[in-house]
Amino acid sequence: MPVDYHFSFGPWNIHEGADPFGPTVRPTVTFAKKLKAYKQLGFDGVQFHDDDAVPQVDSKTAAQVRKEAKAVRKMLAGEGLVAEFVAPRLWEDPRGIDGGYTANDPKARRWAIDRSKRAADIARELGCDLMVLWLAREGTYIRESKPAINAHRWLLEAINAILKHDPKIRIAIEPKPNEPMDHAYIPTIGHALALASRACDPKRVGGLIETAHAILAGLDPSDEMAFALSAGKLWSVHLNDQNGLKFDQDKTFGSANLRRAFDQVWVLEQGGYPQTGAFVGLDVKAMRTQKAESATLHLANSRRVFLALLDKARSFDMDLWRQCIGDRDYETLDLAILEHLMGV
Ligand code: XUL
Ligand code: MN
Repeated sequence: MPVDYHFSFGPWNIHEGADPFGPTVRPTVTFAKKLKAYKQLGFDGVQFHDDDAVPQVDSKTAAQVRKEAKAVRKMLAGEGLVAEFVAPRLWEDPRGIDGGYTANDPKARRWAIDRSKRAADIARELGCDLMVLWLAREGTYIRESKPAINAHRWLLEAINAILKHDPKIRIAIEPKPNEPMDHAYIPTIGHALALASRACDPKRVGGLIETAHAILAGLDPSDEMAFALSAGKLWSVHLNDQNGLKFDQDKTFGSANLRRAFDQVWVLEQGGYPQTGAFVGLDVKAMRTQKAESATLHLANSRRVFLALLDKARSFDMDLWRQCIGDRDYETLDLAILEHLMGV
């Protein structure tokens, strides 16, 4: 019997609809209400930024932070949910204006590491051992504005400091090539795993691959996942979709390119992803036009598309696949995949 997948998303995936050109269009949904929605939508795992779990985390003592995180764990348990990961949100604080770990200001770099240690404390209290680093402002608007060689060394120092702070924590780097920066450091999973290999404890550093981010880097998300899977380093995914090289769209999984979505499900299946126990995260956003009462459909729909494509991946005629590969007849394989997806 194939192992089942389990699904997660973050509270930010139910949002008010603001974009860079317009204000919010939907009322705020409270954290408690969002938690209630998880199971109804078919999800078991909650992804957190540190301040999703403990608001104003910087203004609280370490003891207070741990106490509040403990209370959140109780709330999760009450809903039958578990925490998947905690990500330090360094990109909204004024101290992180020029990046955290790679800021030119050493005080900002120290703050970023301290805050990340607090995020690790929160993860521990929430009962999870995974930290995600999306390196939002760790990059530049103009190349000359940071000493890039040092900046990469500072990134490694920050990762080592977090690993040393918590001997159990694992770090999954979520690469993204741009936005908000013109160019971000560590734009691909190749960069992430190269950095991981140089960490003080390489086996505790891996990756999270987001569909849209790989596409923005001009790469195929399923091959990026395959690269991480081949090293046993795919510790989470952010499935969504992206219609070409534009702003990070976080569209419903499969909504721009169904075959590309199929390929991601296929590679997760072939890589034994569910057996690793990792979650399938859906980092999707509702369209701004969506009315408040149906602004969670993008989550349920993404999961539904994933499961439909899983069915397609599991029901594809693998004898035909072997025959096509053996004959080097990729034209026949191409049509077989298309017809399988079209149901003809
Ligand atoms: C940014 C992004 C974030 C991270 C979590 O593009 O994907 O949602 O996944 O902070
Ligand atoms: Mn993401």
